Amino acid sequence: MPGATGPPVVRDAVRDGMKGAKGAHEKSMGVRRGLDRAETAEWLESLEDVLRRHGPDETRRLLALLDDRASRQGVTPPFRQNTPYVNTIPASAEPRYPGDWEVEKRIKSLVRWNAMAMVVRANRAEGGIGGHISTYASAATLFEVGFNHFFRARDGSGQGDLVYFQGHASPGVYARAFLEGRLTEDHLRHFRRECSGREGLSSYPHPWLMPEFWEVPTVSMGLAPIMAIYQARFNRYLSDRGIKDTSGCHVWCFVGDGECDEPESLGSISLAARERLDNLIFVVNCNLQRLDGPVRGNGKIIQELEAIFRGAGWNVIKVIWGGDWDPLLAADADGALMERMNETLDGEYQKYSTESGAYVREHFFGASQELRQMVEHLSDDQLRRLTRGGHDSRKVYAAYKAALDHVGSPTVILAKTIKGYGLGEAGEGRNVTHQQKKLNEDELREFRSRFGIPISDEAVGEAPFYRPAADSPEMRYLHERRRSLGGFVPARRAATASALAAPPLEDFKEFLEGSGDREVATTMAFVRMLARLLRHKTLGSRIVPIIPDEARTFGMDALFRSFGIYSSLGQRYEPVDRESFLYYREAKDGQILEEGITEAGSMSSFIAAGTAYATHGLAMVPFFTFYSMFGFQRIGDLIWAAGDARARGFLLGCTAGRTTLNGEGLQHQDGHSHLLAATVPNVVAYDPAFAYEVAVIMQDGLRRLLQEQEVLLYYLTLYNEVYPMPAMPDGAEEGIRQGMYRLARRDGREANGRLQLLGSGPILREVLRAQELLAERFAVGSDVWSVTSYKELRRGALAAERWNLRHPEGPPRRSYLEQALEGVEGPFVAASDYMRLVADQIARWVPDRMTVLGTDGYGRSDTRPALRRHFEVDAEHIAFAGLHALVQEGRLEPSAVRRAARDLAIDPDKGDPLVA
Ligand SMILES: Cc1ncc(C[n+]2csc(CCOP(=O)(O)OP(=O)(O)O)c2C)c(N)n1
Ligand SMILES: [Mg+2]
Repeated sequence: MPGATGPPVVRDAVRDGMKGAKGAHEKSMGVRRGLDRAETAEWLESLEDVLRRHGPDETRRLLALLDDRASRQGVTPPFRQNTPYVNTIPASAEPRYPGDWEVEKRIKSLVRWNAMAMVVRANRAEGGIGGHISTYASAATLFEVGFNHFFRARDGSGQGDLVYFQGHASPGVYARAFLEGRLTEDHLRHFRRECSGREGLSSYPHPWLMPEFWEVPTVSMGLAPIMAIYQARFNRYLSDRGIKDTSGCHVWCFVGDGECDEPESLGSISLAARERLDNLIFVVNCNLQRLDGPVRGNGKIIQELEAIFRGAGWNVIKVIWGGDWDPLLAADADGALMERMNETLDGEYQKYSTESGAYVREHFFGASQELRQMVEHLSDDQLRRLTRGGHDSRKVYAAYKAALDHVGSPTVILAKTIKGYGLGEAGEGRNVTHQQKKLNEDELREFRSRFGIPISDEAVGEAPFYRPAADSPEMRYLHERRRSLGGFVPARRAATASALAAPPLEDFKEFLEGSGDREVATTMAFVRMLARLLRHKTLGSRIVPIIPDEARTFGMDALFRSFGIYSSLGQRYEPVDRESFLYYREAKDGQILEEGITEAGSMSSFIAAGTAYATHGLAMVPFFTFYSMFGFQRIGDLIWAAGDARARGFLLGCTAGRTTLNGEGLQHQDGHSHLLAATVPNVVAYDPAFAYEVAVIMQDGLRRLLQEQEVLLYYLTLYNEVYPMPAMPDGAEEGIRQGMYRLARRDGREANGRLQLLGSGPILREVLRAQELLAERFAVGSDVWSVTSYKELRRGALAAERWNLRHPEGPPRRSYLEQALEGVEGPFVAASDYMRLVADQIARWVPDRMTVLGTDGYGRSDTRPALRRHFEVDAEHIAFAGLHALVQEGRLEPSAVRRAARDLAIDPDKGDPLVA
């Protein structure tokens, strides 16, 4: 934001934002610079007359006309990013509240109590187990109005809402499910106790851990907002492509105000506006605090967010003041109260929430005589209790309804609340409130009394859970409300998606037969396979290609014309390359999600598509192709969230390899994504070298995801080095799937011993060349193995090892790796275009010495041969390492290695690439 040095108009606007609309507005109207009072009054009267007779829409039109006219005469219209610090919906425009407000309040109090009791009890039983009270305490009304009136469960027709709950408010969601009878006391007693033999409740929303309850993971700050945006867009995509009518599906996303500082939170809001996602509602819980302290002590988070969202084209609804402020605002004829509201800082508002009524009278209303008089009729207690809008069901209802009714853009509701609301001395509005998990007996009693929970003085110290009788008005009301909204929320229903048959391997025959002399890259082979899948009779429409502006890099532009790039607007211009065969074709029913330069957005689309089997009862298969460097490294947390969300699909790390992507240098060359992939439990990662390997892996992946309905993320690294693709050797299939198979034996001249050479990706070809070098120049025989997945090999080995550990008397299990290497002799040398740790994953189970070569160290630009020499993964270095291993085995003299170094042009004193 420009500071006080910006141009005058902007400067005014900044001050306007800080101090309030009125002063700056009057100034720009010129009141203080000449236009006399009477004349000004006439203008204002005319305006009010138009408003009275023609309503707000016509008034807005007139103002726009005036604005235009002034602009044309050279008058810069006043730029205002903010509206005054009051509710967007005036009291006069509020709808009637349709519910039984009193009963709802009692239900809300019970949820509050049980949520608090759950955390307090968990921490009494197990110090340090954690949990949060204060986030839900601030969000209770925001959630309850949704539960009672808005959140539609997904019914048989597939319509219904998806709600992203603020992760730290999970105790409130559990407590409500307890009242609803979906969770038992035993569940609540096992909050954050998931390993104690009983069904525990996960700390936060984790579909991985509670697959029938939580639908979306939200607790890593910032991911829920971006996921929600792309989810809402994906719902539109399904409708526009004619796959499913999602017109009755709304996406609600509850976000913390502190959370908005995460770049992912606000980074994609312009997409939501551009796509006119009026099926999306953000509710920002503006309790003015984050973990350590105020979000914007010296400013106003609500005004800041309003400006940002308005600027991005969202419908912004501010819910700042509760109903008890309405009479005061109505009496505020000359705007003194509004001015005071505008100028007060968040740090001061936070302080007021912790202080007495007398303090508020003195410091807030004490700013002027006029304001003091305004609240003379209110007691200190009444002043203290003046509510924030986010705690007033009627204000929240009005905002939600307006959001649902709004057409043409997404809505954000900025609701002002108090963190730790109701905790009193124990933490209401305090900087320490986020961490508060323990209440003493007095604090429990006070909480109980404040919210009228029918628990006796004797019992209150134990913080017992409380659920009224099934026939109580509260329970009857609660169930009736949920029934009318279609059932319970959240509830994850994955069983509805029926299995789809995967195409048989014969469908990929073209790739199994090899390319002859034609040189192709694995990326090109993959793109052809994808094109085939897209044309598949039953599966084709379920495939969702996702690309962050790299289609041309990966040779995927060929898909544009045939399958179209999804655009909700179709194509309203003639593309510059319309005459060419592969023109940039956008279409409303386009299948490709060309996301632009956002790996985070693309991954969010991947999650939406990959979880559609649960959210929409539709198995969709996302294929997200990206620069492998900008996958796990850049958006690893979203991939983690995809795993948690139980998403299914294919991640394709293209332009892979630290030496294979050669010219792009340090920040592009990926030599570690396989290491990162190893950290995500349900990722199955492959590093194939040949087209037939890619084909076998893809087919198997489709089978496991669609037919077997396993919950997995497939990760394949694909390369851009072209070479002739060989035909698949007989019997290789199983090994490709399991992680390794013997590709080439070189017997005969092996006077100096035998080696086992392991290779992956394009470096497998260096390994094959090394095999030749060893045989021809050094009389060393070898077997070459293609290792397609170190991760899978390790997974199998660990599983067998674990079983054997626990069953010492049974016949031991042997993993695929151990079976494959049974009786295999000779030292091993493994090489890949990835860091050495990738191959090191299996060292423990390899029956002989294993030397690992890899691309540790920062990348740089050069030719492939130069880079492979630099990282010491070329055929010469592989052969050299093999000879050295034979020396260690006593098969060769050290002098042979010295001679070999000369022969292979290896400089023993070359710098170490790890630190270069
Ligand atoms: C990516 C990430 N960073 C840090 C945290 C730790 N953390 C949990 S809650 C929290 C403060 C949240 O503040 P806010 O978003 O304002 O939510 P509130 O609890 O105030 O409603 C922080 C920093 C996290 N969960 N995720
Ligand atoms: Mg907050």
